[in-house]
Amino acid sequence: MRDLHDPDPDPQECVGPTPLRLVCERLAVTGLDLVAPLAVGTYNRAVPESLRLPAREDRLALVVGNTRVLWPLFLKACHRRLDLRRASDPLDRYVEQALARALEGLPVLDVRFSHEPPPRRVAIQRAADLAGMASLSPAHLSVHPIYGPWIALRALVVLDLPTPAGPAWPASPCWEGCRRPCLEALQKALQAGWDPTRTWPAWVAIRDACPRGHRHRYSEEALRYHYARDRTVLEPDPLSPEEGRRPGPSSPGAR
Ligand code: B12
Repeated sequence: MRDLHDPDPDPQECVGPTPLRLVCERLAVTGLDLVAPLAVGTYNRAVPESLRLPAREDRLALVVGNTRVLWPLFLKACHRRLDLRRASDPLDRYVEQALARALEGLPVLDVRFSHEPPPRRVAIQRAADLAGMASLSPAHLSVHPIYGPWIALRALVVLDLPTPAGPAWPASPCWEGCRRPCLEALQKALQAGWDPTRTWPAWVAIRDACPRGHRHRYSEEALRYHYARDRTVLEPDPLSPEEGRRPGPSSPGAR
């Protein structure tokens, strides 16, 4: 797995196939800082037919995700761009645009966003597990060895390139040696039911219950956006000095 926060990355990963490195570098600046390769065949064999990718089994698939680093970059983009703030789903739009730019010039066969409904739905949590990025937890969350459940999975990209040789290692199961406090939290959340205005803290509590990744918890603002669907957090603060310096809507920098 390519972890862009790792100060001392495995040299094998750094000298990996150039297109993979290129995508990682281009995505990192947008906040999409988790990328893991797997073979299309590995994914296709693990999922029901309706979720399979129509590509040869030796082709390269990339699981793209993010940690909390995405939020400030996304927010900055929202402050600059009214079109993003007005999008039906600003974060999904941001991810789509970031990925389109990162993939320019590469032999793309398919890009399936995790937010796409059937028939283009992908089982991205399974893909992340098979790619060794994050284990599927008993509470249905994907748990990264470092960031814990404080990650999001955004897209599965299929490139017309061969998958790098070498064994594929699925993620090591997060529940091994864990007393699984997430299960009790999941039960409580299910009892509370899903109501973005009221019960969402019970759903955040499932993530908080995981012993991994506390240091990488999302900000309160990000949580309000994700769980309570509070879009006011995207509005620029007119009193912030940065806002005063921002170029006007007609200047090129504002687009
Ligand atoms: C549909 C969906 C839901 C449905 C699940 C219904 C269902 N029975 O599948 C609902 C609306 C309940 C839901 C809720 C949430 N989801 Co959701 N969801 C998805 C989505 C879009 C598709 C899941 C799917 O159909 N997979 C295909 C099937 C075949 O895969 P599967 O491995 O068999 O099933 C998985 C899921 O269906 C899920 N699941 C299955 N049954 C149930 C039952 C419950 C109660 C829950 C919560 C989940 C769940 O877990 C399975 C893996 O263990 C994925 C993105 C994606 N493309 O995968 C996000 C995704 C799984 N969700 C995500 C999140 C964050 C949430 C929420 C926290 C909502 C939020 N505000 O962001 C909540 C609570 C999750 C939790 N466990 O705490 C993240 C998970 C990130 C992570 N670190 O794990 C994903 C990956 C989206 C993303 N952008 O990152 N989700």
